[in-house]
Amino acid sequence: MRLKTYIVENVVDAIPMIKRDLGSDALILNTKKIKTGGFLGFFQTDKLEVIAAVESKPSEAQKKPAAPNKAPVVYKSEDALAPSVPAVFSSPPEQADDLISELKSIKQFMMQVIEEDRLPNALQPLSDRLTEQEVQKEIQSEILAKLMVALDRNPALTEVQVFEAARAEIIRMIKTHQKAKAVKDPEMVCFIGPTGVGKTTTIAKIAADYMLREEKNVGLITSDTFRIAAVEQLKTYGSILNIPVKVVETSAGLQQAIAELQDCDIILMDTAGRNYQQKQYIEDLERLLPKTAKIQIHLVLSLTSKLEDMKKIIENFKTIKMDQLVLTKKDETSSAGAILNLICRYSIPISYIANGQNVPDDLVAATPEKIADFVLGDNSHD
Ligand SMILES: Nc1nc2c(ncn2[C@@H]2O[C@H](COP(=O)(O)OP(=O)(O)O)[C@@H](O)[C@H]2O)c(=O)[nH]1
Ligand SMILES: [Mg+2]
Repeated sequence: MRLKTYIVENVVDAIPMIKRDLGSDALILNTKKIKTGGFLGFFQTDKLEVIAAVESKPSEAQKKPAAPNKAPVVYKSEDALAPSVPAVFSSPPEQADDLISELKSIKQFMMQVIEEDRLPNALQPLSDRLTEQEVQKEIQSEILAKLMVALDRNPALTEVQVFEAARAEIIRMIKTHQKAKAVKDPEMVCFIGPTGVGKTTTIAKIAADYMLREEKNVGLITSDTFRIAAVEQLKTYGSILNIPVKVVETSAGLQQAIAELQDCDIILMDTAGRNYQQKQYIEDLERLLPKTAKIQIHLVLSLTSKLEDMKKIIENFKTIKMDQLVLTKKDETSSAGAILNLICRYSIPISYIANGQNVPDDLVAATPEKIADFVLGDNSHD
């Protein structure tokens, strides 16, 4: 058994360190509040000492059968109800060998607490909201674990305060996952994605946004020549917004169109929606997309799709350097959890969220604050 001690703000912070040092089979054996730093007892800060362990591979000599009176794993359900996470695994580390439990981490522990309906009452409305929004259980448990710690510090937290703290936690989670890898001030943005998700409509909204808010000269290109109606749709938006639209079929045609639009500050490119569960279509698209340096590629997905299908498409697009996600049809679903689920799973930034058919109004820039509001309900922090 290898043991390691961590001094952290709260138990959730220790989990990545434990995983790094001891691997994902490590167990949290004990946690306790301690005071650190300070001078003559003043200015001390509250910290948490977390002891984790992993079973080292037993040597042949150690491989004897367990003693019959081996103490069972201590796991008191009332501990979970108490607002104190640190009390959960409360056996001294000397008994570590007897404490091989299936609970691999506090997250798993929280998942079990949620499943068994043993959350403190103060966290129940938050848990209900996250479930209703279809936030994945893993992510829920991460948020709720942090809230358990907050509740431990201040057991009198009101429901509004709990939601406020959850909002802050969701914002923090989004910020850590959203590594901005996209080119800044792109000269061209290409929108790719399955059929009917709202690519063309969203491009019109974004074009209007660039024109009105950033006073940029916008040009449009479409390579969606499979349907006459698709070309007409973009041309209609082009004439309403009074901006040029070029239709291209080949890479050479695309180069020419880009050259013709060289006076534009930004070019938005529409592409044909295809069944991107098929690799062939992705390869075709890869060949067509321009290789200019100042390009951003946004994958457009509809929030009405199943999370599993969205994941499959994102994974199929791995070969294309995808910068951001645009999520549409937020208005047609009552669950915003998929937004958070995708961010946490793929660490990919989300640029815009479309929430209706009206051009240009039904579009919001997807800030972490806005996403947290969607997940928790707009009024949760008023
Ligand atoms: N409810 C809703 N409908 C949308 C949204 N965005 C696009 N649509 C509609 O979805 C349909 C397909 O849009 P379109 O832009 O042609 O999709 P594309 O095939 O990906 O280019 C149209 O009827 C749009 O009005 C949205 O955010 N919410
Ligand atoms: Mg289209």
